[in-house]
Amino acid sequence: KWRKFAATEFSTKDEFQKEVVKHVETTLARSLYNCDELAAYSGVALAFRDRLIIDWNKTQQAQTFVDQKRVYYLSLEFLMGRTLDNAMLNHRMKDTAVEGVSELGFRMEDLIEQEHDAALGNGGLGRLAACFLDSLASLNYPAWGYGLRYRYGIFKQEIIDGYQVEVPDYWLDFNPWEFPRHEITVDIMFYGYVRKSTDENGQTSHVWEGGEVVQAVAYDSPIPGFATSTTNNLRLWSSKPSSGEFDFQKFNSGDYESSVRDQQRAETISAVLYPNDNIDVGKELRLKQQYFWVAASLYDIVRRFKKSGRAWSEFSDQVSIQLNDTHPTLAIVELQRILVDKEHLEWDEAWNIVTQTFGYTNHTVLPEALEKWSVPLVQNLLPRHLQIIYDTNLFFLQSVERRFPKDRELLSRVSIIEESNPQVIRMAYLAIIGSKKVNGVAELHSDLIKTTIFKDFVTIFGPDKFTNVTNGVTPRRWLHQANPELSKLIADKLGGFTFLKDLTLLNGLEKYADDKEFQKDWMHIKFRNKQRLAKYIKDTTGIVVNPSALFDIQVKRIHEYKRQQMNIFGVISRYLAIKKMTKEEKKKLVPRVSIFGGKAAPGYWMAKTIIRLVTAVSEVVNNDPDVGDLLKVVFIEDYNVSKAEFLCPASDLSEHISTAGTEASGTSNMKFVLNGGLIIGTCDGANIEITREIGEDRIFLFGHLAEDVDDLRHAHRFGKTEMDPALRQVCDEIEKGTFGDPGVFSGLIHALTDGGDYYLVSDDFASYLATHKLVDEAFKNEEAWAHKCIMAVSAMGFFTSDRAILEYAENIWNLEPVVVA
Ligand code: 26Q
Repeated sequence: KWRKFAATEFSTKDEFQKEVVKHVETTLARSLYNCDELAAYSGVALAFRDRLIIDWNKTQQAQTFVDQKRVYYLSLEFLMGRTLDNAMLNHRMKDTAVEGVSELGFRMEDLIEQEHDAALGNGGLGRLAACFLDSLASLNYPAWGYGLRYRYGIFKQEIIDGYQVEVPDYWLDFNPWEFPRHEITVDIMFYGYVRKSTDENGQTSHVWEGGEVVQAVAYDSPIPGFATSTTNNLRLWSSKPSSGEFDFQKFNSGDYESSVRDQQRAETISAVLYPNDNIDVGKELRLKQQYFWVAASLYDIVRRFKKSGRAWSEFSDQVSIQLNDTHPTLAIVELQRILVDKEHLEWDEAWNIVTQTFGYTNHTVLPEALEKWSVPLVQNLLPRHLQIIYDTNLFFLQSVERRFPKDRELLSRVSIIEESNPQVIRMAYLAIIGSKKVNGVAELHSDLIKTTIFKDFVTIFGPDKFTNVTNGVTPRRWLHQANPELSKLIADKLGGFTFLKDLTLLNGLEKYADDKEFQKDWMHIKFRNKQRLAKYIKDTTGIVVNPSALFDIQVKRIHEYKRQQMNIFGVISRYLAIKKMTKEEKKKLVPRVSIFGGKAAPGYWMAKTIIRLVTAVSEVVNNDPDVGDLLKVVFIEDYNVSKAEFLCPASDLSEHISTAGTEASGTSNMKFVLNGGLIIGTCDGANIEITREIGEDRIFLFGHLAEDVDDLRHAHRFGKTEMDPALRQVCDEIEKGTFGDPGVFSGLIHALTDGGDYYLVSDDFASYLATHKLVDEAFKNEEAWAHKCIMAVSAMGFFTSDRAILEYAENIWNLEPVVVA
């Protein structure tokens, strides 16, 4: 069915083997006799890399030749995970390769495990960027990603004595997937001052004379599409001292230390990813990262545009730039600066170009996550940019004033500058004002931003500027790669793997939902995936879990709004119930394995306390002879993309239980359902649309609605509520010391009581427990359960990231595909 693409295929297994061996012997200079798994992985990776490069070159040439619009996806995070397996599958060469390495004496699974995750992201936002790159290439869109090449990605999490410990993630030791482009460099300026200069025609312009200069070096990675030759580019910038900056004079004259200090100062910019998810940290180094990456990327984009020789008025016909959250908002200011200060366009002409070029995606309504930068900080680091921001604000407020005269309140509400002490720049407002379109990431979320945080801007710009693009996930990685057996079972029924490129075809499964044979095969695959996870749990933690038990999984960043605390309180409640049960009652109970995983930001004390409670409860419950197999609690260390790939296929139930209105979308909810698991969740983010697609009978919804949240919080603040009795019992048990020193957990209890229970755990607790009872009942009927799962998967077509990218391309970017011959 798939077009053969001659240049990139190994025609035979023998040819593949020959190339692997050649790379091991020559590129790696190893003999086949001491070829370990790492060397074998490297050889296989290099053999595939050769294929990728050929398609990559072809693609870049074709895209340059047709001279159409390109989209540039600016993201400080790209959570790519591993590359080899994905590359083999996208090229549809995995079977050949598996056979080839097996004859060389290796198992492909072991080789794949040698690869280090590229973990240049925190969570959902970074993984979304990675799924989007996969879809852009698979749909033949001309697109580049731009990001930072962090030396250290998200930290590795170790659990020591039940506590999270952070260990640096040095991932660049051997990375065959990146190509340094030492010839592609940009000098980036910081600090200094602005001088006004007047030319011979009496025109004044602004000249920014910098203090520090740092060099950006490009590193490129190929992004192969699925079953197409299109291979796009991900360009990550690395920082080093600019040639002028590293002082050889100092170095040679013996002032070695200070010259090394200069070098380190420059390299610090791209040294480490900030490990915060959904929380703003106003650190200068973070702002330096943002400007460094944005300025290098824009220089690159503008340089490419200028080569085409077109007029500036055509810029936005050739270039769309998507801002992944407010992190790259300085790009708006930087493009205005380039056009006005360097290219000498009039302000208004330049601003028109800018506002036709950018799109801004919002990923959060949490107030603590909305970026704000202090004016004195920006004044010092980027003096010319601050002037441009002030001018932008002035012209914007003047236009608002003209349309809404005398509404001074409105002016202060929408001002880019917040009049606090010190003044701060509201980056989201700047992003809205500088963009053509603003989108949220799920329907509820897009509605919420229009009616709450950005309400005034809807009044000012009209509703059409604001739109929704519901997130999606790539079915290549999250079904075909993560769950090959299920993918194959589906393909057998649907007559091939075409559904991986048109996921709505999954609806063809509907007619097999009642088929007993199919249900059996389906549940068998689920069982084997659970066995594989059970083995992993045994090997890594020593905990023995029964693969027939109901596997209940919550894996995501640890955050109070995601309410892992509610989950573990629920587990404690179940434990207390089991302790009181008779033998007969126990016989009727569905055995459970409660699995947690996720990282806490290193400075987020409450999140760390939640992890500590999970590990403390697991210690007690797993060793209680009264409980036996009926309940096990597991914390999976160092949750990352690769671990998600084997956890998603192994869940019966996954938890997406954020306080309504707080989780913008969520994307793991989509991954779990796509792998034949059911969801327990709140009416939040994409859960709502998932329910609409798959049907209310195939999801376990509970809890209050987003519209109730304000009133409930108000009631707590004025002490008008009593704690839910079941939750009260749980708290009492913790305070009695059942799970160790209660002082350790007092913060968690306090948040529910004096803290005003901001995340409404108590309000939702009864409904949460009741819904878990329904889950238990439903799980007892295996056929009905299988039916639900199959029906759910058949209706998941909407949640492919291909659909999301098509919507961006048509409604926001106006982008056409380019087919590579
Ligand atoms: C901001 C300032 C300073 C340092 C760090 C940050 C920062 C970093 C990461 C702020 C936010 C993030 C990440 C946010 C994120 O992952 N949001 C998630 O995005 C997903 C994709 O749209 C959604 O599905 C999730 O609901 C949303 O939480």
